Formats: sequence, structure tokens, C-alpha cells
Amino acid sequence: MVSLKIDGKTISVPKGIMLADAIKKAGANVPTMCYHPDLPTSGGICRVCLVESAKSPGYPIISCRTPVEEGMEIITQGSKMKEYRQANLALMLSRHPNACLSCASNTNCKTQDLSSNMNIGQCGFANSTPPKSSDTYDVTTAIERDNDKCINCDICVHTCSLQGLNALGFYNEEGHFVKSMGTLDTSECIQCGQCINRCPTGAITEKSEIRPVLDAINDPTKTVVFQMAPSIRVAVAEEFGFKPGEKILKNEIATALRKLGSNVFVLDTNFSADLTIIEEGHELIERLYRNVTGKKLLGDDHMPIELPMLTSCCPGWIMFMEKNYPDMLNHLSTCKSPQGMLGALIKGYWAKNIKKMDPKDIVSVSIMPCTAKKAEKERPQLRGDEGYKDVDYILTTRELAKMLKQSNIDLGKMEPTPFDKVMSEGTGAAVIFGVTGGVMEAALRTAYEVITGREVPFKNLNIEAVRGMDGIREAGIKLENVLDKYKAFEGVTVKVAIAHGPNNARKVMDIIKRAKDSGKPAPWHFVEVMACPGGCIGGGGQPKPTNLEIRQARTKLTFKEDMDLPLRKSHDNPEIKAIYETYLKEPLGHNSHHYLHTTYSS
Ligand code: HC1
Ligand code: SF4
Repeated sequence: MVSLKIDGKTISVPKGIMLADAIKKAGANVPTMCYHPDLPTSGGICRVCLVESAKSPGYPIISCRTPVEEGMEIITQGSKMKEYRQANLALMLSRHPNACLSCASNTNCKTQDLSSNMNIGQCGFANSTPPKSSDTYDVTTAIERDNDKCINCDICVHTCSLQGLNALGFYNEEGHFVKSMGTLDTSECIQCGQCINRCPTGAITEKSEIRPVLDAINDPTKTVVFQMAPSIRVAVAEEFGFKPGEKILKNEIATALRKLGSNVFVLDTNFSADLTIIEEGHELIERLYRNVTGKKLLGDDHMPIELPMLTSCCPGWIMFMEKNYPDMLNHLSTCKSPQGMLGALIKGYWAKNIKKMDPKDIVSVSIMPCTAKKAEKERPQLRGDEGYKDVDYILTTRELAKMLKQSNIDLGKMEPTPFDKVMSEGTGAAVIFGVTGGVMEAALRTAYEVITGREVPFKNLNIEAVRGMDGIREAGIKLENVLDKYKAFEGVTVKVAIAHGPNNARKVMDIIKRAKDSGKPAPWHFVEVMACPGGCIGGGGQPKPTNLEIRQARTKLTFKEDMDLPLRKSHDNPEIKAIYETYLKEPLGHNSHHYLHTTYSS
């Protein structure tokens, strides 16, 4: 630890941290803009964080790039440094358009906050005419960027590189000016949206789909069916004034969405997360069984049986696999994501069998913490028999909040009301899908019980070994006293791994590929990968800002919600039992194959 004084207050902080973080810890008010605590390589560009030392006053110190030292005596509020900070912000804004009213980041923008807090209106540089860059409003399926709003902080470039990707790079403008958002390499980008989450301005945003959703709600010929991802409920309250991890808002969302129109139904992706566990759990058992015995129990003769099986719910991860490991796609579970499964069932089973409606009159909208889901819904594989898209629109958590605010709906003040019946009940196992390791834990709770007839041997069903924020985690669970049907598994230890972030996924995939190329078995049977840090609770569509502390708070709330629910294993979900009895019949069966499984493109 290092001891130092900030504005006369002595504090003790870990060695090696940046002065900016120590200043924050001391409660002093010094802004940062190009520095993000998630990104060790960021900072040092915008210089709105200048402070001075009591030992050499008047000489600026860049607090976000200066590591703390024992005995430092820092003054943060000297008038000279305040002036420098203001001038540096003004210089940055001299290239920035005054387009706040129409900007996607209006009211949630660091540039706006600092301009207001630092009284930038009085400074001469601001309001000068901004240049027009040639690639303004460059759009991919999920990501929209406006280079004119870029302040060259480089946070997006560092973010993408921390993800282990290099889709965003630097480029040289007019031979002398280095601009960070110049290139977005779509062959590399997996549309995870992490760059959006950390952008301090509105330069990178998701491609908004609020307008067509509202149009559909206002169209009397349409029925709008929403589904809501597991991790929305633990994060959306942050958009309505609650602290991270403070409040679950779930049934309040159903109330709020119904206020938008009378043709609105609200279902829960947690139902199909439980369904995924039944399908994916049996797929895992089937792959293991066929590898151990050479015989089959369920499914068709042509299903892939490669091990390890890789989870398939995260669309950023699927894109990463298709771009980087096209020869290993048979390792991916054939299960659609829960979002994809429910989308297919809404226009197929729900419309045709339950509501007796024509799927063409349904507009299916998924509320997701994820920008890559916007690309997932466009996959040619995710279309119904008549060629319609299973899911028409995706709203991120941020877009949900914005849409409700635009309609003067304060979500935090809504009374909770039930979701609509059929396909809206979920267990605790579904809730934990939203955190890294959660799909694995949910799958193990079910697969272990299917094979042994007993619950997983962990206190309160909590499989601590697969939890946590380490980038890669491993665990093993031994199968003993198995049911007769599965006697081939007696004594087998099922080995699993969990990775979050494509950087970690790449390490895991390289191990699997090396083993495969040398004809040896990989060290795991089942691997979960999520593209975003912490899993979907850290998704690219979640409320801004984000950092480790915020992701941990959302994770804690997720596990609390799991513990608080009466049913915590997917196979105990009564709606899941009912849909198998009445419609699907058996996991990996004919109807499952039709609605719930998919293929990948190399
Ligand atoms: Fe996720 Fe998933 S957990 S991918 O993170 O498997 O987006 O929340 O909806 O589909 O269920 C996201 C979250 C989400 C899917 C589920
Ligand atoms: Fe990189 Fe993800 Fe942003 Fe694409 S969406 S540029 S992969 S951080």
C-alpha cells in the first residue's frame, strides 16, 4: 500500500494504481474523460484530469497516467489547474458538434456533464464550427457511429483491443491528425457493443429500433409480443435513478409495456432459458453418451457429437466462432439462443397453436442487454416456415429505458403485474443465465440430476467453482451412483470450463484446437463462453456507465434473485413440463429440431 495526501486528506491506496483513482477514492472532484478504470492502457490524451503537487505548484500532473507514489501531496482544486482543465475540455469541444438535442447519448453523456460542471459555456473555443468528416453515420447491423462526435479519447480502441479484437483502429487524417474511430473492421467486429458502453460521448451507439417498435404498437392490425432477457431485470433500474445492484425491476416492465398500447403481450426469455437447459443439457448428455458407447439415446443420427460442446446462446461469441474457427463449428451446441428459441415459438407455437393467429400479424420484439442480438435476429437461419423473421426488433436495455421515458413512464414507480400466460415462467436457473458461468451452473443442476436422479452435491445448489470474474475458470463434477440408463457414465468426471470475453475464448479455443489437431481429447467436455465481461449483466446494451464494481453489483443481485425464487432448476419449471407433455414431446425430438435448433455458417 502507498500513503499519500489529497487536498490535505491522508489516504492509503494499493501500489501501482493511478492518481486519478486515488483522487476518486479520496472523494475529490477531478474529472476524467479518456481514462476508464476497466482499461489499463487508456488515458493521457484529453488532460481534463490535471492536478498539481504541493511540492511543485503550478506544474500540471496528468492524474490518469501517473501512478501513485508514497508521500505525494496533491492539490486538486488550485485555480490554475482548473483553468487548464477547462481549456483542454474546450479545445476538445471545438471539434464537437452542438447536436445534443438529437444525439442518442443526450442526458447520458460525459461531455455534456463535464461541460455543465466545468462551466464551459463561458469558454471561447466551444461553439466553433465543427468539421464534417466523410464517414459520419457509418452503420453496421447493430452499431452506428458518428465520427464528428468522436473526441479522440481512444477508449473504444482500447476496449476492442481488451476484448482481444482489433476492429477499431487509428488512422491518419490529412497526413497529420490521428483519429481513433477511423476504421471499423467489420470482418473483425462481433458487434458486442462494448465500445458503446464505454464511449464517453454519442460517437458510437447502437442502431436504434425504438421508432419501428412504437409504430407497430400504434398499428391496430398488429399484435406486439415482447420478451425480456434474464439480465434486464437486474440492470434497468439504473436508468431510473437506482444504484447498481439496488433493485430488481421485472413485473414492473410488464406494466410499463402494456401502458404503451392495448395490443401488447409480455413474455419472458427466462422461460426459454429453462427450455435451453433441457435441450442443451440433453444434447450434452447425448454427445457424451455417443462418445462413450458409440450408441444413441435421443436425437437424430446426424447430430454433431464433437466434444467439448460449446454453449451457443451468445451471438457475439457465435460471430467470433464463425469468423475465427470456421472449421470447429460442430463443437457449438445446435441450440438456438433462448432469445432465438422464444422468437421461433412466439410466431410458431404461440401464434398458431395458442392464439390461433396468423404469424404475419405478430411483431416480435426482444428486450436484450446486447447489441449483437440485433445482428442475430437477421441470421437467415432464424426464420419461420413462411420466411418471416422469428424476431423483428431488438431493443437494448438502454433503448427500453429511453422508449419508456419518451412516453413519460417512470419504471421505478410502476406497480408490478404478471407477465402474459404461457411461456413466461422461469426458474432461478434461468435468472443466472445473465452472469458468466450461469449457463454452465444451470446446465449442471439439470444434467447431473437427469443422470443420477439426485440434486447436484453443492450447498443450496450453488456451484461456486463456476462462479467469479476470472477470465477463464475450470471445474469438474464426478458422476457416481448413476441411474441404470446412464451406467456408461459411472465414475466419469465431467470437466467444464467457462470463459468470458473473446480474448479468453481465443485461449480456450486454441487449447481445444491444438488437442484436436494432435488427435488428443480436449481437457473439457463442456465450455461456456460469453462475449461480454461478466456475461450479459455486462452486455453492450446495458446502462452506462459500466465498470467492474457495477458488474459485480449486478451479479450479486442476480444470485440473490436466484436464491429468492421457489424453483431453481430448469426441469422443475411447470411451463417447461407442460410444453413437453403437450407439444414438444421429448428433448431433441422432431418439434424441438424444427423450432429450437439451428445451424452455423462458415
Ligand atoms: Fe443473455 Fe441469453 S443470457 S445471451 O446473456 O442465453 O442477451 O440476459 O437473453 O438469448 O436467456 C443476452 C441475457 C439472454 C439469450 C438468455
Ligand atoms: Fe470491437 Fe465489440 Fe465495438 Fe465491434 S462492437 S468494434 S468488436 S468492441
